[in-house]
Amino acid sequence: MSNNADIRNIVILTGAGISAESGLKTFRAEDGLWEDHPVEQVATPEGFARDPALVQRFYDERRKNIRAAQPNAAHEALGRLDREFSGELLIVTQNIDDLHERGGAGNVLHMHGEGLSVWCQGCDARHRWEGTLGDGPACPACGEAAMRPDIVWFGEMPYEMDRIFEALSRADLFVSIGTSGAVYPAAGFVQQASASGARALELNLEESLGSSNFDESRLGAASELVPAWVDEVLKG
Ligand code: BJW
Repeated sequence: MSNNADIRNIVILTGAGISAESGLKTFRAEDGLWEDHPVEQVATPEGFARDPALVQRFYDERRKNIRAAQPNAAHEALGRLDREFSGELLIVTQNIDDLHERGGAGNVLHMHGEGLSVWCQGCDARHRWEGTLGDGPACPACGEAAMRPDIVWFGEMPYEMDRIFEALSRADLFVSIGTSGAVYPAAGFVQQASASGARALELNLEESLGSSNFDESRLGAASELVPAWVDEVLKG
């Protein structure tokens, strides 16, 4: 991007690729999460209704992996951008890990939920949760054993859509990092931002399904591309 000095308002969308170098599997790679666990089994409300124990085990394992993972250079670079950029910055992540926050970013929306949060179907309370759900623990608020992962599955409404659409409508730069562009509504954000006049930049290991919608695509590992891009923006 040639005109970094003019950028006042950035919206960043991240996906599983930004956490891949922290050891967390992506979804659609050959050895990805969907390889052993078909999406309709573990990422739909119907799959959960059919076999809750299997889904709880899947997310119990994910929770354990999230806690063991550490932020990588890409998360840390975005943390630095959050601290040092003088304009507005919003990070919208599809990821359920907390690596953006642990990498130092403050303004983060988890549109597909959070791995370390659980949602009680009995009383609607949400709780931070680092342990397991497979053993049917009681909700700390109502005592019922009715807690599910606080995750947005297919067919469910992602979180914070109003705030996201509002931010996209004001952005002058939209940056997509480490996402395949296979899942909506996130895959459509680039078109919404562009229609409102934002430039669009993609940073991804390989071409995504939506690459042709971006003004510029840079291909490579997030741990290299993101720090280099953050340096460019902060230099103006
Ligand atoms: C690297 C790298 C490295 C690797 N460096 N890069 C319009 C058309 C058709 C269908 C629909 C539509 N609108 C809605 C739908 C239905 C559906 C949908 O999208 N279906 C598709 C299959 C077509 N969407 C929904 O149901 C959503 N809800 C909804 O739409 O509600 C109604 C609504 C309407 C209008 C407005 C608003 C709402 C809900 C979607 C829920 C998605 N949930 C999941 C699972 C939960 C989270 C979890 O368990 O962790 O979220 S699915 C899964 O995919 C997960 C991810 O967040 C999401 C995206 O995946 P992501 O992050 O892109 O990962 P990958 O693996 O696909 O890609 C990784 C990329 O990284 C690759 O490109 C690699 O190359 C790259 N990479 N290493 C840089 N080191």
